[in-house]
Amino acid sequence: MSRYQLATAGEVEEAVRATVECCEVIDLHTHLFPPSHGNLMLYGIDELLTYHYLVSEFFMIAPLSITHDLFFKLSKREQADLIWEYLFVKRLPISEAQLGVLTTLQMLGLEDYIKSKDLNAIRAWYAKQDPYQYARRVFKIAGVKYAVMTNVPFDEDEAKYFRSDDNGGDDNNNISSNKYPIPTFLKTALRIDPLLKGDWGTICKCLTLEKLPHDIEGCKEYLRIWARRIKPMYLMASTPADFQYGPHDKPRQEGWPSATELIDDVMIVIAKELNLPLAMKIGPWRGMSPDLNPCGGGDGVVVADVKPLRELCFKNPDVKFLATFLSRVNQHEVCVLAQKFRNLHLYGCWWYLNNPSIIEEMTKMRVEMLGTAFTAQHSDCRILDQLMYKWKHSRKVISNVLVEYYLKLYKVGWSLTQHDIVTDVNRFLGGSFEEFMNK
Ligand code: RAT
Ligand code: ZN
Repeated sequence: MSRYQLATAGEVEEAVRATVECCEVIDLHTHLFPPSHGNLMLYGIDELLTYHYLVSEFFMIAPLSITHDLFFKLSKREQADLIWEYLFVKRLPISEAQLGVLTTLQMLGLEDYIKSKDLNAIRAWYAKQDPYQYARRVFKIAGVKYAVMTNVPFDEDEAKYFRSDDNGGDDNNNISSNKYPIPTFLKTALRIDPLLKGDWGTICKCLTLEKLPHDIEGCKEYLRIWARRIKPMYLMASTPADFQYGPHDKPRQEGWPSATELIDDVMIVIAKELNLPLAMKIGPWRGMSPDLNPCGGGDGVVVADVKPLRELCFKNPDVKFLATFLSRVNQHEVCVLAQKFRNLHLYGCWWYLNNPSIIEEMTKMRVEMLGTAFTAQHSDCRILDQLMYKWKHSRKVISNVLVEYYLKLYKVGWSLTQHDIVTDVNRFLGGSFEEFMNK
C-alpha cells in the first residue's frame, strides 16, 4: 500500500472509491445460516421474491380477491410467481427491494434472464447450484469477510443444530468441528429477545427443556449454557414497542419478573461475567399488521425513547453496547449519546432505513458527529443471495458520502496517502467495530 502523498483531488477520490468498492466488509447483523443447517439456509429466486419486504409491497397493489389467507396457503413457488407477475411484470420494479432482486441476478451474471424476464430459466440455474460452493461464491462476490448470524436458542428449529446430543459432542465442543459446522465466514450471536420483552412464559418453557429451575438463577445458567454451546460474539436483543426500563416498569403478568429485572439481574450480569457485548436493536413495533405476520413482515416502527440506553450505558461502564435504532427520528439523538459514552458503538442503517436516500443522510450525520467511530452498515440479510445487492447498493452510497468528506480534508491542505485512506475507510465497514470489540 502506497505511502506516497495523493497529489490531486482526483487521486483522493479514486482512492476512496476503490477502497470502498474492494475492501472486505464485516456484516455485523444478518439472519443467515450455514449450509449445514439445512432448510434454515435460505437462497434462490423463490426466496428472494418472497422476502417479507416484497410480500408487503405486493399486498399494496394485489387485487383484493387475493387475501392474506389465500396467499399464505400457497407454496413458496406459487407465492413467488404472483410477486413476479404483479411487482416485476405488470409494473416496473423500482423500489429498493425490487431493484435488489435484479442487482442480485445481474451480479450472478444472469442478465440474459433479466432481459427475457424468464423466471423459470432463473429457477433452473439455481437448481444446479451446490449450496456449499454457492455460499462461498456469494460471500466472495459480496466482498464480505464474515457475517454475524442471529442465533435464537428459544427457537427449537434453530437450537437443535447446537445441542450436544445432536451435534455429536459435549457442550464444550468446538462448534466448527461438530456435525453441523459453521464456516469461518459466519459468526454466532446469541439472541435473547424474551428477556427485554419480560416474556417469562417463553423463558420458562425453555428452562424446562434444559431442566433448569424457573428463577433468576436458572435463567442465568440458561444463558451460560447457550454461550458455551454457540460461542457468540455478542448477546443481542430487540426491544418491544412499549419497552420500559426502570422502577416504573411492571411485570407482564403477576408473579413474573419485569423486563428491568431480567435486564439487570440476568442480561447485564452474564454480559459482565462472560465479557460479552450487548447489541440492542431498538424501535420495532412487532406485529403492527398481523395479516403480514406469516411472512415476518407484520412489524412496524416506533420513535423510541433513547433514555433506557443512556441508563444502561451510564450504569454499566464496564459493559459494551452496540446499538441501532429503527426510526429515522431517533438518529440524531443517538449520535449525541454515542459521542458521550465510550462503551457505546452505533452500527448500520437498519431495515426500513436501509434505503439509499436514508443511508446517505445517516452516514453524513454520523461522519460529521462521530468521525470514524461507527459502523456504517449491516445488511440484515435473511436470504444468502441478498448479501450481494445489499452491500453493492450500500457501498455506492457510502462511497459518494466519504468522497465528499475526504475531499474537504484534502482541500484544507491535509496531506493524504493511499495508506491513510485505506486504513480509515476500512473503519466504516468493520474496522471500527473490531476496534470497539477489542478495546
Ligand atoms: O430486517 C428484517 O428482516 C426484520 O424482519 C428483522 O429481522 C429485524 O432485522 C430483526 O433483527 O429483528
Ligand atoms: Zn435483523
